[in-house]
Amino acid sequence: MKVPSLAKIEGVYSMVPETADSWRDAHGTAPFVRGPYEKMYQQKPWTIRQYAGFEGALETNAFFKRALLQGQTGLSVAFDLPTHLGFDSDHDLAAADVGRTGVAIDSVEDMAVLFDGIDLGNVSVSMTMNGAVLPIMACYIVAAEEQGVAPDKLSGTIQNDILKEYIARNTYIHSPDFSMEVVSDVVAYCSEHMPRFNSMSISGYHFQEAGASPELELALTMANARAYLTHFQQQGIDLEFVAKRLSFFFGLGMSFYKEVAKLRAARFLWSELLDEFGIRSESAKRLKMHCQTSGVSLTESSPLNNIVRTTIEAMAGVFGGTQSLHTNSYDEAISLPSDQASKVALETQFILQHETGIGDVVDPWGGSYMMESATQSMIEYVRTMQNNIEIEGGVLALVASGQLTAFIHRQALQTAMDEEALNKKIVGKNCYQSSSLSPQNERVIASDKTLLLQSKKLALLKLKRDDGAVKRALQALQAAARSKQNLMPFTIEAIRARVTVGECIKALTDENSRYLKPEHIEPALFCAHLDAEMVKRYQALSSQLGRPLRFLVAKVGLDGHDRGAKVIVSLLRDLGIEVDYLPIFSSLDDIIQQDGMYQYDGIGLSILSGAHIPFVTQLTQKIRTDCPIFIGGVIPASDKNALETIGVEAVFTAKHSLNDIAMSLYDILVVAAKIKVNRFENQRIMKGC
Ligand code: MLC
Ligand code: 5AD
Repeated sequence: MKVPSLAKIEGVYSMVPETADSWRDAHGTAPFVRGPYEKMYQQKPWTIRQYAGFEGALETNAFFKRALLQGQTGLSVAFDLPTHLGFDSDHDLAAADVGRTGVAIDSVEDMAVLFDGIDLGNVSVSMTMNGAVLPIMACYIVAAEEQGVAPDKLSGTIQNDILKEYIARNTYIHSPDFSMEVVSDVVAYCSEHMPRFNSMSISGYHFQEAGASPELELALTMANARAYLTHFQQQGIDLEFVAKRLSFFFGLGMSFYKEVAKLRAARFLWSELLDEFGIRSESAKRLKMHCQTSGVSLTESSPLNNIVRTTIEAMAGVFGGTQSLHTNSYDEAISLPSDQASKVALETQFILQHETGIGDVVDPWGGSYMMESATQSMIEYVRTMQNNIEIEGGVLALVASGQLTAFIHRQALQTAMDEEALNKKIVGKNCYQSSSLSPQNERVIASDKTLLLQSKKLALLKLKRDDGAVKRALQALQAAARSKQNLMPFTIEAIRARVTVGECIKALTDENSRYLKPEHIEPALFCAHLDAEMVKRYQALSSQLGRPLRFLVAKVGLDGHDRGAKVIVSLLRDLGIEVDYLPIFSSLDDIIQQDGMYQYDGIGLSILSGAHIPFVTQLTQKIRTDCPIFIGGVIPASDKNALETIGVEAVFTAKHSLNDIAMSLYDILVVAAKIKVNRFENQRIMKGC
């Protein structure tokens, strides 16, 4: 399938394209190109909603309360990876990841602590949860109920967008078919019991983070929106009502004009899509969105420059008319946001709202020849892409075959090549590099302490709850899954009985087993951009060995960020190395077993969740001592020495270019491989051949 190309935004525009008349329509009326509301921020400023979560509920609760006191206007919960994947903190597979990339929530008791002293009838709360959406949504409803707030009083958003998990974000649990049933159960439940709650946040953000251009991000998001509407219609859900509470989530990268155009085009396309489905409600056609500035655009070197990048990206969100905004912290390429960096990110939004006046004008780019042309190009790109997707069998078919993931990976490879060739310049990364270090005060996550505490709390919960009630609730949930009833009420009952998040998911995976998506890695043509001498040296090394070099790249643990790992696989293959790839959710035992069969010349681990020390410590204890280990990911400088002491040969982070990586790897591989050549030669001599 072909991905269309977008008209370039450059040069002089002397007229608005004839096809683009929607800009003449008033803001606040369909098709809403100029904004969902008539007066926009003059009537209500966008919600300042910073995504946050770390360690246990107590720590995150304190962080939320501080942010609200400082003037944040909405909450947004980041859950840790075990919670996302439906493992309680005391599960074997969870140990390394508890409380690292978000807060650990094992039961309603944790959820109650998370919102202790925060009136859920008053603050709108977003929860980024997809895989384990049923028990987490149930924990939220029951925690509110125990706070005295009924479901119909709750306002907020549940992400509940599983399709993009298979395409890019990777925290899915079940097969796509069963997951789509779960999505519609949540949507149907919310529409009946929680009229103020947005039952889905159809997300493009993660596509851009995984490598997609803004236009591909928009096209895939709208394609998913169409797939959900079709699915809900097939389930007999009343779209007229439900569509009012489907909201959107977009990324904001550094392509400033494109980003503004993307948000304007999104509103047009949603309104058009609902017309196509015969929906009449004006309020449903009003696309409402949250935006987050880009994590992937931030650099590890000179991190204070990231404040500038985030501000520019946030401005595109405001010019584009977002309803809610997260501004990233300047240290995100290094660790989870530190207190200081979180404060700067929050205050960036205060400055935009109170000092600049940029929110005083509704759709300030409306009528600009350039912006209207760009908006129209976006719309046409999405329509063409939609058409191509339909010809290939629709989103669900392409999700199952992994093709949509492959499109994004191809664009990620192109970006990596453009950066290497300096066609895309990143200040401090591939140009204007300086050795000056900015002040750093990284957040250190007390994961071991959190794991211990969560395990104790789980043991206590299991002691004091009514085992009979737990058993009955789990049996009822399983029976409901078998008979295809809406699972929300059964999960709520189970959560009331103090069933844990992990136990609910286990009951469901016993019926619909855990799923692993197919993996396909695109070939790249990196060599043209790499140092020619080095490429020759790799070839010479293989000839000397009498065989190609063999390498294993692995994603261990529950971390689903695989953009970097896949780029490295493509790079190494292009250097003539035979590379095996162990995809997301691999275990250390998988690595040992695989190495036992192939005796790799090197093993590279990719870890972005912060769990590098425990994983590498365990691996080096188990693997043969002559196998060079490399690691790549989000790794604070302060951990580099510790990793090298444990036995890692080299640590690669966002600041390393592909050339840097290839050169360092060569130096290490040559030493290791020569030892092998010598050993082989010695054996031949000893055998007398
Ligand atoms: C707002 N309102 C107006 C108005 N502005 N009315 C008239 N004129 C205006 N100018 C009204 C709205 O209609 C609504 O009323 C109420 O005010 C609240 O405004 P809103 O626009 O709905 O804002 P909000 O409540 O903040 O909701 C924004 C949203 C929602 C619709 C986009 O879905 C949301 O908050 N999403 C956040 C998602 C998020 O944070 N995701 C994080 C992902 S991080 P009424 O009556 O309609 O309620 C992630 C990273 C990772 O995913 O881990 O990978
Ligand atoms: N707290 C704050 N921000 C987070 N992000 C991810 N996890 C957290 C967290 N626990 C941000 C990063 C990342 C994006 C997906 O969300 O910016 O790029």
